[in-house]
Amino acid sequence: MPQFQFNCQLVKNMRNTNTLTKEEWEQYHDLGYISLGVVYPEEKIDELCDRIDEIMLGNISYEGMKMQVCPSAYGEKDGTSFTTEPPRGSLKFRKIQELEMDPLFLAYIQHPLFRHISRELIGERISIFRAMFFNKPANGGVPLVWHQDGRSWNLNKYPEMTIYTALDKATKANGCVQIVPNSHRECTVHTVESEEDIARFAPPENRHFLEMEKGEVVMFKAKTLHSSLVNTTDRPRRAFSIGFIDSDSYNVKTHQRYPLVFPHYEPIPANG
Ligand SMILES: O=C(O)CCC(=O)C(=O)O
Repeated sequence: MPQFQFNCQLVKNMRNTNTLTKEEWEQYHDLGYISLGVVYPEEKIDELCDRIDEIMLGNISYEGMKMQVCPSAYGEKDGTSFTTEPPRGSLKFRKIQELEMDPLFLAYIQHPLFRHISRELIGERISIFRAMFFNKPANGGVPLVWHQDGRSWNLNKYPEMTIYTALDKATKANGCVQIVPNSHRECTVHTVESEEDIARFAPPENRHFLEMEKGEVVMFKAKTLHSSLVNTTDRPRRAFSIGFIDSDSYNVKTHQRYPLVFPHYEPIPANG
């Protein structure tokens, strides 16, 4: 496991412990989310930003990595198809999956704080069903509807949580995530789209904008409803989202297992 020996004094708002306090666990279980502060030095977050830009530009590539071009690049308002042959020279991607294939992202996924959290919530042997870049390109992006995480992935066990990192400062103006505190208890619908469901589960007065500092991490329950709008600024809004699961988890349709990340990294087993 990588060791981080940075000088916390030098980094503003840097978290200085790799465990959660009793109060933090209580807030997470009560509200369905919690900010963990900045957990990685700014220069290392910058390295992740540079790396994801290189991946988008096609200067670094990994076989099988799924990349979804942002529909706003074509003037469209929605769309969800992935491509393994993205256009070259563009930063207008919406999502990139399987980032554990990249050593810089893998080192971040294996952060000791995430080891602690996943051990407490899940166990010793941990896989990830997704290590995903979420992007709202400058002056672009598409709205993401209110949803819970994990249901559409055909997992045999429902995932517990998402660990979400703002790679850029996230604000209302650039399309930060919105969340409905407490919705993990109340919401019975995975994707909340109808007017009736929105009024019931995500009414405007219950929504909270997750404005985040660059490098800040928020952990939320997979069942906590969240969504996001578009980026109205001239800078990108990049973020990285990790879904940790029990290593015994598998896809019920394909029987595919997932890459192990703790206690060590093992890519998806060849026999699934
Ligand atoms: O970054 C976004 O806009 C959405 C993130 C999200 O839905 C997730 O991490 O599950």
